[in-house]
Amino acid sequence: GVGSNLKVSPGDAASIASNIKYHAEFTPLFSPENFAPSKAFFATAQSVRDALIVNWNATYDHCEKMNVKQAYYLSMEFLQGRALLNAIGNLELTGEYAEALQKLGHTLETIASQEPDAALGNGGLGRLASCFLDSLATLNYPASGYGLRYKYGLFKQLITKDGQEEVAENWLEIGNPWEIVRNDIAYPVKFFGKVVTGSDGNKNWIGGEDILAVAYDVPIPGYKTKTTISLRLWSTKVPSDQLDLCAFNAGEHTKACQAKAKAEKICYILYPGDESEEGKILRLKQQYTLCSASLQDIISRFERRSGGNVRWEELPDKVAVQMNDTHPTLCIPELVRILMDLKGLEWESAWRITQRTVAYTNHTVLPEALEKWSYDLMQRLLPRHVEIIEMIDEQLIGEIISEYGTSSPEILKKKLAAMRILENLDLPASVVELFAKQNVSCVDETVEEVDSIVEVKTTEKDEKETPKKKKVVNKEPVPLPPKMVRMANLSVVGGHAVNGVAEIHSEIVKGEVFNDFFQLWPKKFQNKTNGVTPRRWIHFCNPDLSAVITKWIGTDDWVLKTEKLAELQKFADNKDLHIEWTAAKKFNKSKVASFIKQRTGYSVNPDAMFDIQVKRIHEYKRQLLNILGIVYRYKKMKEMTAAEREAKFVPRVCMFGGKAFATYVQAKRIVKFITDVGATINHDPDIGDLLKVIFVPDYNVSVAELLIPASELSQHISTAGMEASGTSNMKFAMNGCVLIGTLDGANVEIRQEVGDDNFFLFGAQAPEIAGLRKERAEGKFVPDPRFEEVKKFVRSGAFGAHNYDELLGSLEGNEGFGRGDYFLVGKDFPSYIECQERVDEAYRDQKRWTKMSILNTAGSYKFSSDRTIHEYAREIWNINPLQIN
Ligand code: DL6
Repeated sequence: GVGSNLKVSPGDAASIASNIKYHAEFTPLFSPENFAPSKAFFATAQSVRDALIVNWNATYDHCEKMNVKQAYYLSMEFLQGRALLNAIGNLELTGEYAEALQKLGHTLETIASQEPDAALGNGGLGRLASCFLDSLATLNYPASGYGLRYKYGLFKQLITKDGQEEVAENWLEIGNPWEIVRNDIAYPVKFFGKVVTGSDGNKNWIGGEDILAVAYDVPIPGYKTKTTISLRLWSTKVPSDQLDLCAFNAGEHTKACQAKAKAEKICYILYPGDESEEGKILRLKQQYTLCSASLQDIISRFERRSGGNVRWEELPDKVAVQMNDTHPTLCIPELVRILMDLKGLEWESAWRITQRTVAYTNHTVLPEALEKWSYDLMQRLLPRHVEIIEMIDEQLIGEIISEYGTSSPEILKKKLAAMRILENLDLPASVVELFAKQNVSCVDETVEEVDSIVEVKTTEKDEKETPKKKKVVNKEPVPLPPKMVRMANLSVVGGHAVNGVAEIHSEIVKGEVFNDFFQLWPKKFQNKTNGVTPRRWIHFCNPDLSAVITKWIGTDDWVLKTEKLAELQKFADNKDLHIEWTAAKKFNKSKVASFIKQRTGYSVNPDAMFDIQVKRIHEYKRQLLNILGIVYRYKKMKEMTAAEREAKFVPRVCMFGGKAFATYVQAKRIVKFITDVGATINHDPDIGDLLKVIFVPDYNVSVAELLIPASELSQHISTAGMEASGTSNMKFAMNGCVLIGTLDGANVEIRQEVGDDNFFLFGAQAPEIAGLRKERAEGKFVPDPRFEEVKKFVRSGAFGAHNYDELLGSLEGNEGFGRGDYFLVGKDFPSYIECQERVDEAYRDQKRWTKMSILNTAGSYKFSSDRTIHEYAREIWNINPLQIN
């Protein structure tokens, strides 16, 4: 019974049109005189929102009534992209909306393209969170997401003659029609202050700085279901009584607004630079805000639903909290704090309840990407949490001693050093005593004996310039190592489950990253191979191919039951299917060709092979290997006659897209190098349409939705063992794109599913990597002459006078230029270019290629996020679907 027919969008085009007109008339943001696309978008979105809100309220009411166990996905990132086409697609109203807009003089496509991307994330980790929300809603799971409402999205990337430039992305500028501000739902969050013990022995955290976290809800509709779940994003503000009115009236305006500005800036941007102390504090404030506000919300819901009869031991029967990587780790001490300090539970039960409630997903094996925070800084900002972390650490020490206390003291000492949450902090007196009895020193001598340290930084979120090789030849006393809090260890200890995101990654998690914990608690460790939503990533972004699939399978059920895609296998050689399949691809390629023309000015031939690498720019993802392969190809072309060139090479458009973290200098050099290579090759009259190199600026979800359906070859070429999973590899395979890649992340499983013949494999394998690096460091690596040739060609000035010393030097390990090809570009180069020759050969045989393309789509069914979510629900969260009628 919400609203009249006029307000809630009903099903047919005519009433949708009148509903849109109603919103256009009554939207105060725009002038009533015109009906320009931006206004039409807003009015259209509002009409959809009305429909979503009806379902969203029904879903909420039903969950409230049934009071079943619910999952909460906590993530610092959600990369939602645009919502309009997704929402009307899920509501099955796409045709009706298209017709309604037509009546009003617009096309759905133009109106949809008005929407700014909600880019509250960096890359794979954030997009995974968004795919999970779509699956949770579609599969009717009682669940919701919690994140932060950043005022500015991930920066807008401009490509200039100097490479990448970042500009703030003011995505909320025209207002956000999808969010519902909930002034009724706000929680206090405290920073700094001190802990006092009351006369009853209870701990009280007082003083300090107080802010308020206010909820903004984004309804997330499921596909072909009424279930519409919530993404609740927190925005920070100052509690209203804190505007310093006296100062304001005395003319001290800036001073009066200080507290307000300080509170609001917490939610300005994702991953603010954290080189400075201020930057570190801001990031930790963000993480704590997410954890504290979300848990207060979850707890208050639990209390409300318990009626007058709250039984805290039952919290884990009603609540599952999933921490998306370590950013929400503060959930653990925060839940303990709430239970002990605010609800009066004893430590033992608070700890037991917390462990049963929380679980942790790891998304990276790079050791330096595992978050650590300065103990001193955390103690200042969150004094009570540090006390709790100390208790957890002590409890852990007890468990380690009971497991290894009878082993050799050296083993015990090693275990403690590796597993403790608090790094470089004194051991409790009991352990010191134990060691004293056994004559073992408690000091970690290894620190003083070190005389050469090679520092390696490869982190995704902490992407800085490659540090130089540091040589410390020094027997002077070394300053005490900094005391740190290891968030990943805290997550493993505090959660009841730890999972990796692809089979190979989960094995590395167990065998290397958290091996000590795996030995202690083998049952805690699981694998949950990532997935992507087939709604956004094939059905909506590739309507032409979807129609072909539906026609051949005979139903559109595959959008929900992707295993049906396997039925395409039996038509893989069918001529008629081949014709329809290539026509869909060709249409998508033409759209991309116009987009490239408009964004970059370059004309590309839609008949050439579209070869794409789109992802964050990172050394381990090896965009450098790709571009050096292109340079090699170009050099060979230049050495041939026109006839030879055409006989040997198939025409290719090589596209790159992706953002480099603003302070990651080496990644920015890679961007600049790619654009320089493109500027030369694209203007070379000898080459023409045989080779084009395009850097697509400002890669984001919407650009991905355009590029992926058009691609024929896609590159997933990370150094083996370094990419946890990858998810774009899944999207490309679904859209009938053939992959070239290493045996890394989900590539391994994709290759298994689509078949070895339909995947171009090259490169060293994960178990070899450590040995290869060692060999290299010992000077035993003999580079392939083709690799030397290509570097020499770049240095000769073929791509302008720009100095590429740092870039090429990093591949050689010259003193001063980094890490001696840590990512093994030189090692894999020959096998990569040989593999690319096999790609050309396969593409020349279009029948063979189309069959490979069909078999990629057919074999991609495992990679639906529906499968992943069912696994989380069953094996970690213990929740069941709850259908609303
Ligand atoms: O699991 C989602 C995604 C994986 O597909 C990528 O392979 C992985 O690199 C990414 N990890 C991160 C790590 N960030 N942190 N912390 O973004 O996760």
